[in-house]
Amino acid sequence: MPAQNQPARATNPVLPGFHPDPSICRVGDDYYLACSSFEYFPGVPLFHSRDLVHWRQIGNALDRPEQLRLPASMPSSGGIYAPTLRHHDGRFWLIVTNCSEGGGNLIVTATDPAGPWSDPIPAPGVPGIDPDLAWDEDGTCWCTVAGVSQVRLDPSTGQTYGTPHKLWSGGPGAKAPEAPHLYRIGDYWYLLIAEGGTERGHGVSIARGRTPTGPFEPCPANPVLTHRGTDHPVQNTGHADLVQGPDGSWWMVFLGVRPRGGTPGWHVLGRETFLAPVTWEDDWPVVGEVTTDLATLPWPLSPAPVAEGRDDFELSALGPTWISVRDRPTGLCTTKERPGWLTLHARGGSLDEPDAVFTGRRQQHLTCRARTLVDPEQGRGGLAVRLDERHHYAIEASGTQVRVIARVGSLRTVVAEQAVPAGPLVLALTISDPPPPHGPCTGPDIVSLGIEQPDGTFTELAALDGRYLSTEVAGGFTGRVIGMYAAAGTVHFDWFDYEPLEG
Ligand code: 6LW
Repeated sequence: MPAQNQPARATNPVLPGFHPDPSICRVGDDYYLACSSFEYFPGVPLFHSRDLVHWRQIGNALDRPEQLRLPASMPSSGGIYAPTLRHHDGRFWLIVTNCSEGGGNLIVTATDPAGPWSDPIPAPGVPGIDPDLAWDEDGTCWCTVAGVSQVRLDPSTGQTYGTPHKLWSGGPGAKAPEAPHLYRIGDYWYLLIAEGGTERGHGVSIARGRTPTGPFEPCPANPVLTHRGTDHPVQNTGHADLVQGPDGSWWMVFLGVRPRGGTPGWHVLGRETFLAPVTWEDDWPVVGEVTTDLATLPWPLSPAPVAEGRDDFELSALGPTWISVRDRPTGLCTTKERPGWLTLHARGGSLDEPDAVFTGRRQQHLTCRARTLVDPEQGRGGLAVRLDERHHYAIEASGTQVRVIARVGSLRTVVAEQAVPAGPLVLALTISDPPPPHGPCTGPDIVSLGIEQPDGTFTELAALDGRYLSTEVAGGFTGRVIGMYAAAGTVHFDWFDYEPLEG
């Protein structure tokens, strides 16, 4: 798509929705970015951009069952944490931690970031989570992890050499030094870390040294990025990576959240990826203001084609934006059984199970609508907004009944029920701003669930407060995912439609 003369907007977050722990790398005019994926399969979404603000998902690094097997009992927010994506010696290298039982650190490599990626190379000697890869001038690879410590690594074998050594503990009094990235910039090696924990205290700090192994001197202005103690609309800013823009200027990608509603504010889309400008003073990075509008970017925009919001399930495989809880066995989730439909076969009895059969897409807009045409046959299933197995709202069809189910922590209740004619029907949900007055008791949004009549009108069965599907209530590291599920028997879906409602 041509870059110039396009009425495109550059806005933050550059990657909305549950896209945390961004790691970025530049190869010529192309940028690639990877994120964490936790309990979802495929794992580690990968994106491409030419302008740092318009990103198109090109694949997932762990998209074959042989590459990623998450245990059945693994609860949400386990699984795949915090990748680092780098390009070295003509190849892409990605190192990531599988935090589930039997997991550990692993490396995958590819010549094309859209895939295929290699089988995982285990790196059992890497001493922690959030691994980073950096190569020094003589080609030695250093792997730096949360803590912050470092070990020499051969990424082609996963073999580590020597004893890991501690590099830095971050700023005084700051908890959780993590998410390290190591770079050679000018005369220094820079060690960028996150600290303060990934909640409201999150921040980014930096140190520099003359060698990749230290010693490192902390920046006197640390933390170089934090919104702790502020009422900035973007909170929890941290877990960053540095990159140069097309014009050679410096930029930081990092995660942040957008809490809404009354005090303390609830964020529902998970941790999203933002972009901020970086300048240098005395060889230290200075991070500019985090703004919603990035209108003054000094290079032409390259809008990616708008992602299709509707999937008619006409293709033999699901596109890369679809994610399933834990795994996606072809026997349980397939477009081949009834051509032009997605067929799900239940495993377990409800969305409350950690291995429920659920396939969805990230909620990427604060307000949106999702619909699906479901044929429950003899089974039971429907449309859900899922934060985790203990926090979800669903509209479920079975035979001649539809019902709205709310699961919030240990409470599970059928909120509404209605008889419907047998056969396929359209289930719908709308996520909208709460009605005025906005006060301290206002939640972030309203989730309205119902059915669409044959004439296209929406019949609401229940309108639920969205705060209970927020990270402030549920905890964890993910964000909302909207999708289809089967709770009993076989359930077919003819199409799924997701439509942003905001601006
Ligand atoms: C990740 C850690 C963090 O490993 O959260 O935001 C953890 N930072 O660095 C999970 O995303």
